[in-house]
Amino acid sequence: MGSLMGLIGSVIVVIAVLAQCTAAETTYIVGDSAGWTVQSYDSWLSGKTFAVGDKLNFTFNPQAHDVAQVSKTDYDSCTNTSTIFLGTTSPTILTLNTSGEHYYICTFTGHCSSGQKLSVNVGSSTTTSSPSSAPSRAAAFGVAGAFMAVFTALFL
Ligand SMILES: [Cu+2]
Repeated sequence: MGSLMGLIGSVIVVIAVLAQCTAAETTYIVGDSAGWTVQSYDSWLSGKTFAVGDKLNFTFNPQAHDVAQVSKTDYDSCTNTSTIFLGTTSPTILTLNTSGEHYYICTFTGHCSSGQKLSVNVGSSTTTSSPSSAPSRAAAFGVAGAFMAVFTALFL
């Protein structure tokens, strides 16, 4: 029984490693050559998709800007009462560790309200540009599920 548990554990670890390997991490230079400054990031965002594991490189003049990860409420109102992370050195490189919406602003007076704010929607899949990976991973988890079902049937 112990060895079967070990086998199941190994299978799950291998699947997890394979899933990680399919992720091609991308580092995005926020604003490209303009960097992180007082401007709109709407056009920079258009057409980009973000996945868990991708990185955002905020390059800026630390005398004039910083980058704070904040809540949606703070993002919308350009306040920073909920600062999750504050980067004051350049470049600040942040890894998108979770899926969902991530919000960034500059906390220098007036900058956020003048457009220096960024919201990034991180997809739950690590390979949003490669639809073929989703079914294969689902199949992999199906295999893990089958193992667990067999284990349950035999020993419980
Ligand atoms: Cu600023």
